Amino acid sequence: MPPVNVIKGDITKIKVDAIVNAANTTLMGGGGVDGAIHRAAGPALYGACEKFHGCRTGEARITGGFNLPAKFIIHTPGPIWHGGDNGEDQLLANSYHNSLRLADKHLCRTVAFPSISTGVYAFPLERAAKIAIKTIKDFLLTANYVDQVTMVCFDDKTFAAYQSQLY
Ligand code: AR6
Repeated sequence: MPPVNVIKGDITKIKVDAIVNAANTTLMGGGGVDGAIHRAAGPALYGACEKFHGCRTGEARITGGFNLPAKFIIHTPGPIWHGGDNGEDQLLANSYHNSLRLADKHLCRTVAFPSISTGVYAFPLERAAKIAIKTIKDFLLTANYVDQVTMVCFDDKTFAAYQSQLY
């Protein structure tokens, strides 16, 4: 498999070293992929997240995977889209970069991401896909352990947007 790949699926089912959660700044769960990850990981994940007392947009925190097949969950609040002139692009890149740094620090080889910020947070999909794939490819050039990153897309439109940024 190429070092960056794009698949359609449910990220809670993916067996990788770390999956990333599109969280909010409280890190205490929510809807969308965050809700799905919390449901699948089990209630002990709340206890682990509580200890962080939140997380700023674009930063990342790591917990165990609890009942998930993944060893770790990396939680990052992506930016809420406010029109694009409020640092959204850089904050989204930070979410990907800081998640990958944390994965690498924990000796993870394989990492899976959902499409951060393009659901409830309304970041334009094509623009987000471009930033995500570029940030991942740049990171892989300097990574020590991470050598395979998978974008796990929940629907056809998201899958097509990320797929088209690969080449
Ligand atoms: N696997 C992979 N992708 C998924 C899954 C899944 N199981 N479920 C949904 N998606 P969103 P955001 C996709 O709204 O925009 C939460 O309430 C979904 O189709 O989950 O970053 C948090 O607590 C979309 O393509 O995240 C925050 O408050 C993508 O995941 C807020 O939503 C992201 O959609 C974060 O908003």
